[in-house]
Amino acid sequence: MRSLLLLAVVGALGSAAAAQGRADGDRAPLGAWTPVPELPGMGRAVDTAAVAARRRALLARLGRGVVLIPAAHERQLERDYIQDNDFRQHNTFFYFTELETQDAWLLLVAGGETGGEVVLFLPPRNPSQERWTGLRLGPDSVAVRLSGIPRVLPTDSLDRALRSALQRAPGPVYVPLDATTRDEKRVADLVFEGRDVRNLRPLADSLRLVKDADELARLRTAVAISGLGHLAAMQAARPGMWEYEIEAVVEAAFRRNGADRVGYPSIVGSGPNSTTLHYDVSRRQTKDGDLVVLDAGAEWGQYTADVTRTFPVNGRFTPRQKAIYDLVLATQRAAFDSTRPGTTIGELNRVAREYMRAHSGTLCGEQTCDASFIHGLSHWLGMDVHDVGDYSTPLKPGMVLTIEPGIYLKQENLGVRIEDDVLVTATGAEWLSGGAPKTTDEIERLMRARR
Ligand SMILES: [Mn+2]
Repeated sequence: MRSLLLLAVVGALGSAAAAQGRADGDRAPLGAWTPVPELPGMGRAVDTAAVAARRRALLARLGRGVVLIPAAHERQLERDYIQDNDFRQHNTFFYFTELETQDAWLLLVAGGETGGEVVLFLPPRNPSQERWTGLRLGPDSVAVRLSGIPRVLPTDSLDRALRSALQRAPGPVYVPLDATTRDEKRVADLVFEGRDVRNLRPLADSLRLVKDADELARLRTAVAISGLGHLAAMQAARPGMWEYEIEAVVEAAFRRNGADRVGYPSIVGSGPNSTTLHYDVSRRQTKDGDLVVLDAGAEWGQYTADVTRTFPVNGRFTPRQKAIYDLVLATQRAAFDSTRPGTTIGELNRVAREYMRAHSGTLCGEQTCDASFIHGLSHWLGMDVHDVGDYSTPLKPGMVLTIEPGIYLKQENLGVRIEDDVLVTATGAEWLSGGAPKTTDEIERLMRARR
């Protein structure tokens, strides 16, 4: 009865809302997938055609040279403080392989008649070690089949293969030079040998700007799961709840719906904390009359959502809160309406600020409200929550960005941020995270129906 009522109430709020009703029921969670038993980690299948196309695009852009990309390493409980998080693959390695396997390397050789060589190196399997770590992918025909890479060799042959590649294709060696390779002895050795080692990241990152169909499918799943988390938080919220309780509700809904982890530390800022942009300790008890800024996104299949909703903990906006909220919402709409191929994030930022300034009236006192919009409007979204890529790049279909205006009035303990994830299409843009209630009416209606 209760869940029927809930379904009836949220049914109008879109498919994500409808899915919430079945999260507790007998159907599969939104993030369900069919595991590949032979794959370590998540056991999620590789889109072999997609990753092959990404590797071809990289080799074509390089023309000539050798590329060497390490996977993330196996982690140790004692050394790595892994209570922070579970194993997560390096994004560059994942982008070109979609493999969640540890201690692997990818070697690419650009040029030549074939257009390029691709070799995957995997550590040999160790049955006694696998009693501790679980199954690992080894250098054998299973890895060839699952990765779609025809040449898979044991990692102890990497140095020989690398030398040979450098002889056949003299020229630069491209390696992702970032925190993930800082401690890689193999990379340091190349530098000390006097090789022409260059950073692969700017090129690899530029490829990541336009998402392919597989990436978009992953992002859509992450975003839909995130919408369910926000919905659950609004349904559970009531004055007197601690911020960490709201955080627990959001993150439980993420996990229950198949999320792998959070895409970033959840922000649950109530009352005064609603005006602190990246408040993430969640230790305050909410009070009647507070607004709650909830900025939380689920990660699924290595891709993350980034969604913010602001709601009154008691379920009713005051006229003052509603006025500020509606200005933020209208500003977001203005920026969305200007989102289309050819424009830039800088231009959207200008549109949003001008809209907010023009419609402030006396709402924010002496200054116009854009003076209290103290962060950027948008960032790229993908495997990183603030995804890689040049921010001056004109928008193209397939790019994904956030649109997140906010107004933060510290003296009133009143912060509002509304953040959605947006896909650039051929003619404009599409809201990806439209599932979570957003107008004050929708939010109040949903919260009135709380159990
Ligand atoms: Mn964001």
